[in-house]
Amino acid sequence: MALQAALLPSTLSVPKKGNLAAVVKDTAFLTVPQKLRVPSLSVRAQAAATAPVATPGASTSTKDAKKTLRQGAVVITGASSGLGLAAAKALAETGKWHVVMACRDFLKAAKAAKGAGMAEGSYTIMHLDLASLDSVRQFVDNFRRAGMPLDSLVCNAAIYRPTARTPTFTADGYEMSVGVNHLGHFLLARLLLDDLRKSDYPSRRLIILGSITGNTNTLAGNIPPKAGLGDLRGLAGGLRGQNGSAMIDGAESFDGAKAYKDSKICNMLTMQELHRRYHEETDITFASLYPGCIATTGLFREHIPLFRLLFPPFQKFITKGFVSEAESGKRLAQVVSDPSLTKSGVYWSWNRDSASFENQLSQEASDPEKARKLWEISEKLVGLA
Ligand code: NDP
Ligand code: PMR
Repeated sequence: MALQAALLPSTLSVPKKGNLAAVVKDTAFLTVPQKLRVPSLSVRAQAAATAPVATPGASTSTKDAKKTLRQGAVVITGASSGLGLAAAKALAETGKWHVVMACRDFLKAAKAAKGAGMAEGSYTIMHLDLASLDSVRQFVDNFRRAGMPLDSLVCNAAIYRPTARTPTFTADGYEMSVGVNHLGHFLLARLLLDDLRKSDYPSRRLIILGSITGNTNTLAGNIPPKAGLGDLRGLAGGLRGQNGSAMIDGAESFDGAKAYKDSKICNMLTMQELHRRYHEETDITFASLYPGCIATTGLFREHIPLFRLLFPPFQKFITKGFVSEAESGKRLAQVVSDPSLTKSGVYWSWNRDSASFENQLSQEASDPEKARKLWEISEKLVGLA
């Protein structure tokens, strides 16, 4: 059956497109948008739920009543397409958020923002290639030099190489899917934690995208190849491929689909470890989410054409797990800014009526011992320990 053939993990190999789009380094000096200038009086003490939004340039006037809130600043990685772009648009359109689109392809991001109808001045594009730890550090430097506050960080970018039977590697020599989806974001989140701490915004949030396919307590998570980190021996060995394994669990052969799903477990474990280590002390909200199956995005660009053709109708009419890019963007925007989603350490999902709920992670994706071990190995790999 064509449907089954296309949707079941394929052993077919197809010519692979270049993984990384042409990179445009943009180091243009950035100025802080007026609305983002931090008011002299901190508003952190107020509940996000009750704080009205500032008109441009407005600031807090008295200690108690009529608090106004400056515009928030949110960094979204991979905002040049799919979910990241839709969330950037949804947040920018509210006027409450200035969106920093952290993207590897500056021109693509600029076109995407324009094409989506995002108003000039509602966003800033900054270069970030998560496949290079130097680029991550450079981004953090550039962001700080731009003088903006950081109120929310969304680790959204990802690559998925479902048909790859041989690994590719980041600039630092780590397998690409885990390198980009997990290690790049791990370093980014760790470095920007300081900036989130400094923010005077009432509800500061750090969000990392997870997925149903990384959770083996679901039907979708049981479609082979199943996610599984094993004892992390491949990661501890540096995911290099040549003299060791390119897979986190240390498997000899490379499986691109599994590498993606493994990276999503890492994303969900990292969010929980951040919560355990920093929530109480900083009051930052750490969250992850499964936004629904956004079957039309660029994530599936390397899949076989038949899959790309059949996957959206399969998700729409058979699993009924399909969501449009616009709807998923609203969901992610909710996790960034909805006053009712301030609980930390949660993996959010949505039911068929698009109502959010706290979802259960699989045993592995919520294993605190594994999260600690993952944290310690990742620290070494990104040069933080
Ligand atoms: P897209 O492919 O549309 O978007 C991925 C984004 O990541 C693109 O902007 C891409 O940039 C960027 N990116 C890829 N590699 C790098 C890199 N090296 N450095 C910086 N940016 C990079 O996919 P989605 O919108 O579907 O995925 C977004 C998130 O949602 C991912 O974390 C994914 O795991 C998650 N998710 C998606 C689901 C789905 O059904 N689609 C379901 C569950 C979770 P460029 O435009 O230059 O390629
Ligand atoms: Mg899956 C309840 C059913 C359900 C849901 C919500 C998803 C989501 N999928 C479901 C079921 C099935 N899928 C079934 C029954 C099959 C076998 C026919 C199936 C197959 C399948 C494939 C081959 N599904 C896939 C693939 C992919 O390549 C996608 C993937 O694993 O990406 C890592 C995928 C997905 N299914 C989903 C979601 C959300 C994805 C993609 C994205 C992701 O996890 O980020």
